Amino acid sequence: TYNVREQSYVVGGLGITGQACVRFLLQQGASVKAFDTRPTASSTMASMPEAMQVSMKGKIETASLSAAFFDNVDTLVLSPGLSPDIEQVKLAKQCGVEVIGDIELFARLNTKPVVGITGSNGKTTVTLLTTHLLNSLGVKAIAAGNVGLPALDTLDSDADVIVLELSSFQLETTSSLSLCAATILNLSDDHLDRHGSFEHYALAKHRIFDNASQAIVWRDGHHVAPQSSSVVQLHYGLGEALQGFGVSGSTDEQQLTFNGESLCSLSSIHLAGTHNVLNVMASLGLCYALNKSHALEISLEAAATHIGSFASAPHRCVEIANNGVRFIDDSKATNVGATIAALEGLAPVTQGKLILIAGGDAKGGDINALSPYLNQFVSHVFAIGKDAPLFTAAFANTVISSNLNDAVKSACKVASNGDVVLLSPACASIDMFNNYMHRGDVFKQAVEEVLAA
Ligand code: UMA
Ligand code: ADP
Repeated sequence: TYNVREQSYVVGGLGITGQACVRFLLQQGASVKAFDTRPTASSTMASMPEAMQVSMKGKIETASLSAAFFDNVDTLVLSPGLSPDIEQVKLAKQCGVEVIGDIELFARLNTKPVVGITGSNGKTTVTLLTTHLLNSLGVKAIAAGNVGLPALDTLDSDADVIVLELSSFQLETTSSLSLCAATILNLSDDHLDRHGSFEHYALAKHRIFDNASQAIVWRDGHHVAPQSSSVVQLHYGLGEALQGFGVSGSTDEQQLTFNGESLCSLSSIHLAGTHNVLNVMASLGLCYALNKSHALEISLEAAATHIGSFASAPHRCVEIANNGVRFIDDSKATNVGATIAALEGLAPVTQGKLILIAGGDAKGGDINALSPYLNQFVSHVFAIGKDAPLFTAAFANTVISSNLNDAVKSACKVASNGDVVLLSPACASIDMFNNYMHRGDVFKQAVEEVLAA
């Protein structure tokens, strides 16, 4: 067994993950040092709990590292926001130090059943929905990983099951995770600035199936099925299907089916857009797989009755105001795939014009891929941020706004009753905001100001 106490660690990065690692390793009595490369490292450290600041005094490096820093160190636990290609990691490897992430550390110590969720879009929705379904059925589940709660913080919880959201960054540094069920929801361009190419990004995502027992696979998805035949596959999709999950029935009375039998009516799913029907199927699939491998008494019929009580997480296609014009906050759409899902989901339920506010840091993604959807569904684009010019190239009726407040004002000038003003940026927020939540909050405030004026 892996004995943490006997090891000496360096924690790379002191964000949410890094601080959770330091806390855990100190608790276990391991030797711990840390570094953080942020220009704002000192304010990051000031945000650490006082006890941690005391224990780590003199053990945190914020300048460049020397080889001596890694003397007698066994393991570098790298935060997901840091690329394994940075100088500090190269140096660690040269010094014979093993490089892992927090998920790998979790995997070496965890004894509970875990289901894992990755993909370009829908991870958080499926993670929270799966957790909601399990808890509603009396199976104590806890959502962790990229969704926000560091995985290490679940090790001493009393949960029966861990539902783990995994980013490509987390999977990149993980090798021993053994999932009872795993899914790659979908794969489209994201984080290409970090992974270099779609192939490398997809390879990182596929690590989720290493050692997995079962895979929940979108029948019509690209690159989402495991390569290895040792992983049992359960399929889902929007078409009719005699095996796995499917949809059948007439347009106004469609049913979600399992092995050809009706489970529930699609109208009982209160989440907007067909992409959310897929998310529901993936969540049901994970519950089903868990049941099969751990006999947790989860019935799909019972699980289906709890779908309607799931409330969508904030900033994901949520209506934030309606004065005849509907204002929709989809700030979490940080890549092209998510914005396409929002446009396809909203267009059929929009009576008037669909006005889009988008832009930010495209992270190397192909904004031109939005072009056909913008031309089909959207009347105006108000573009903001670093990569605003990419929208001008993708769509003729694009106006560049100097900031989000201006974009909201301009959008309101062209909007009338029945229209939708949608913030779905297709880009990351870091060039203008602290994070996507901050961007969504600024949007809401700007809308409230315009409506009050
Ligand atoms: N950073 C530095 N130097 C450092 C450490 C970090 O510059 O020494 C920068 C990173 O490049 C990054 C930021 O600081 O821009 C945060 O990095 P981090 O690794 O410290 O992040 P955490 O605060 O630990 O949060 C991470 C996830 N963030 C990232 O992977 C960037 C959170 O997902 C996750 O909720 C949290 O761990 C708990 O598991 C957020 C995210 O944006 C929501 N994830 C990306 C996504 O979903 O697309 C992958
Ligand atoms: P993630 O955690 O992968 O970023 P979220 O559930 O937070 O996923 O949703 C992120 C964005 O992607 C939101 O804009 C949401 O509307 C959109 N989205 C959710 N599920 C899907 C899906 N299955 N396919 C495409 N887009 C989706």
